[in-house]
Amino acid sequence: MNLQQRLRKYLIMGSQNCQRDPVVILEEAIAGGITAFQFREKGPNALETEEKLELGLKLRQLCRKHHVMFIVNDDSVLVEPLEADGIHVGQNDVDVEQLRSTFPEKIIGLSVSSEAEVRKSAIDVVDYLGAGPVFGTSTKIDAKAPVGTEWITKVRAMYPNMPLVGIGGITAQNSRSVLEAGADGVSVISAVTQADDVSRVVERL
Ligand code: 3NM
Repeated sequence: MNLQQRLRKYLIMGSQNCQRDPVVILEEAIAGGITAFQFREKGPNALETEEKLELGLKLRQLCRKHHVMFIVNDDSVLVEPLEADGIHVGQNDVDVEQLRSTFPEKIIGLSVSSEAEVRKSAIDVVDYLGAGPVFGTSTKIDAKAPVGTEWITKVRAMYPNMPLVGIGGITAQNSRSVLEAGADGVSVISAVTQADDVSRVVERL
């Protein structure tokens, strides 16, 4: 599988997004067919230090067993201990050029929400882009205003060959519009972590 294919169904999750055991939710999501996972322990009620590492190791192990790509969100310190395939950062996190020199071989993902953000970012050193929030989301407290599927189309036009995922408010009902706008995949938190039937929702994405 190339990176585009690996990004097709990309679950992002931390314990703060779960009302059940995150390990069980990840197992169900893997059974449903996710192709990538991002460990994002961030925001209110997120775990820290040893507890964060401990949960990360469990989730990492599951991903390894099932050949699901494992990315860590914005935590350079955890990349090596978790043997992550890569790291995803936002505009206010570590600079991607710095990350690239620290991790020459890792996959680096970057979030972009506007043309201004694209212009000020070293897009040439990243492996994939996350574009959003496509739709309204209440999962990320500091999320920007929704940019719509138009933003996906714009980023695709700017970077015809860049692996690209949409993020923010994506559900089984609207995921098709994100792919049709030009994304290689969809990244999803609440639609999966809050689902009554996790594997069914993943199948339908
Ligand atoms: N990043 P849900 S939106 C983590 O726009 C994150 O960069 C965003 O959660 C961005 O799938 C978002 O529940 C939250 O809407 C996505």
